[in-house]
Amino acid sequence: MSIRPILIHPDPRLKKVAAPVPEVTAELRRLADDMLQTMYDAPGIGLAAPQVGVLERLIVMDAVKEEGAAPRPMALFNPEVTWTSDEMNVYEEGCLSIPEQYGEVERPESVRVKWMDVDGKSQEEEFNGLWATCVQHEIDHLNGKLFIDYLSPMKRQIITRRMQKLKREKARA
Ligand code: K1U
Ligand code: ZN
Repeated sequence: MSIRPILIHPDPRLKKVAAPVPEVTAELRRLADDMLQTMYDAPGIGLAAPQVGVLERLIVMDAVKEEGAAPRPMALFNPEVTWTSDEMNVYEEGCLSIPEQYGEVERPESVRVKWMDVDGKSQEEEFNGLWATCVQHEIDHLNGKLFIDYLSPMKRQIITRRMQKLKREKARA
């Protein structure tokens, strides 16, 4: 397993629609393991393959937040939302591709998601609360959408300029 570099916004690869995974190969299982290690190292609660420069439909997440609770690392290939609740929830989201910037995003409180697991088996589950927010944020990444796309054009521009500055500074260091 290895930690992969995370792309920082703005990057054209973060705006592309990722391709469906026809089958789970050994290479994709290794990518899922690397993404989980990268996510825990960051630290974060989710990560999508485009964030490590791979334009395929794979997300990982672990949104267990109770102190001392067992971790629940998940890898979801071709995740699809099959149902959304009418109740909405506002959460102040962050993104590992937009470090140290946060914004309130409103999304359905609960969602059902269908996906293919690492063994190629079809799975479906309802996610609530932080898990629901996280899985929707990650699926957005597969469709080239970032949480800042839900913010006002003014806030989006301010955050994008901060990230351009951060990237210039990193390139100089
Ligand atoms: O996709 C990503 O960029 C990961 C992102 C996921 C996410 C966060 C908040 C709401 C929705 C989705 C992160 O994990 S940002 C870091 C973060 O939220 C966190 C970090 C340490 C502990 C707890 C949370
Ligand atoms: Zn993100």
